[in-house]
Amino acid sequence: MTIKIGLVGLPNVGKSSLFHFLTRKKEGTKIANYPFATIDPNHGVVLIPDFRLEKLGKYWQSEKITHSTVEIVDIAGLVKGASQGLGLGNEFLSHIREVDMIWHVLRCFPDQEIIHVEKSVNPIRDLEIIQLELISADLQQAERKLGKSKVKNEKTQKEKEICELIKKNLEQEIPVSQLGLSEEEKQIIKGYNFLTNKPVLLLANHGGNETEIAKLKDYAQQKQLTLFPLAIKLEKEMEEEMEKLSNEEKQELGWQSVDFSVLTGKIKQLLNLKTFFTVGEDETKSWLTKKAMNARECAGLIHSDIQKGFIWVEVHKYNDWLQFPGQKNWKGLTKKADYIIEDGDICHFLFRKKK
Ligand SMILES: Nc1nc2c(ncn2[C@@H]2O[C@H](COP(=O)(O)OP(=O)(O)O)[C@@H](O)[C@H]2O)c(=O)[nH]1
Ligand SMILES: [Mg+2]
Repeated sequence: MTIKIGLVGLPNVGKSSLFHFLTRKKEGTKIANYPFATIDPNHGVVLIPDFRLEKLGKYWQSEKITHSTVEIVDIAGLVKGASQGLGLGNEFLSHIREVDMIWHVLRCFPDQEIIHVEKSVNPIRDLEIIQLELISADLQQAERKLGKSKVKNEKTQKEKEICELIKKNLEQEIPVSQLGLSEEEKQIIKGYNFLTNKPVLLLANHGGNETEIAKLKDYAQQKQLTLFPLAIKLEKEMEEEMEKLSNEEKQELGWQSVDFSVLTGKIKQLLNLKTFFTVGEDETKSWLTKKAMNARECAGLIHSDIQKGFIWVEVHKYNDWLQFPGQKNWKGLTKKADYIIEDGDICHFLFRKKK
């Protein structure tokens, strides 16, 4: 299971600059406090660090401590009319459909040299353009589903009713995420992958432009959206300058690189991710679950053999373990395949090798 974040925005807002800035380290290099790395030109990884993992790894004297990751994808720019096929319209929209979370990259920097497709700097307008495209694409999706739907039983009746509700709201420009759908309703429409149902983070590329940031902050607060301001170009240039200095010189200047822990924390929170752990002398590792996943499904994240041959899982709760850390052989709780794994579970899977 790969969890994906998509960088979305108009052309020339700084998506690729952000992608390169974040993923400037190659995968496999030792990532100390830096949670990003590249996989290929458009795909990178973001580490979701967990302080509990370090503690567990130390206790088990693990050779390797592996933090869980999510993927970040640089999606090429959307333009007005994309939902009608303009630009590379539908192709881009289909890339967005595949991601679990959208980062709207918003241009707040002026710079006359860099063409703005909408001719002026106005990040709120830009965001609304993109959101309107996503709403239009979802509206088409809802209409398609309704066109095809045949009511055969209670389930298909319910499906039709939800689609009608979604369509009515999208027509009023209300995104699916704001409809307060029940868990059951969310399950029914899960396969439709509505674009406006995905968690959103606003990433303001501000280049030092405080006025736009202040306006965006108000807007984000009003709409209950999460905002992360970052002066991508300035930070990159600063970092390049700082690389020329010694540690003492850096300290003297009081320079600090961007603290990304807030951002990785937001990813976990907005995606409602849970973490479970596997421990051992070879490797101690954290794993992310996207939804309520049972023990058998979680075993499958590790290896399909463990899922297929699943017998049971022995679980230690991290908070309980903290109180008894000296007892390596301390017996945990034995849980069956349908047990829903909780955040902080330390899992030891027992399985039978199948031929
Ligand atoms: N002046 C200025 N230029 C920027 C900033 N961020 C990005 N750019 C420039 O804007 C242009 C477009 O950036 P890019 O990341 O390719 O945008 P994308 O189309 O959204 O991927 C490039 O020439 C960047 O160097 C910034 O904060 N200030
Ligand atoms: Mg780009």
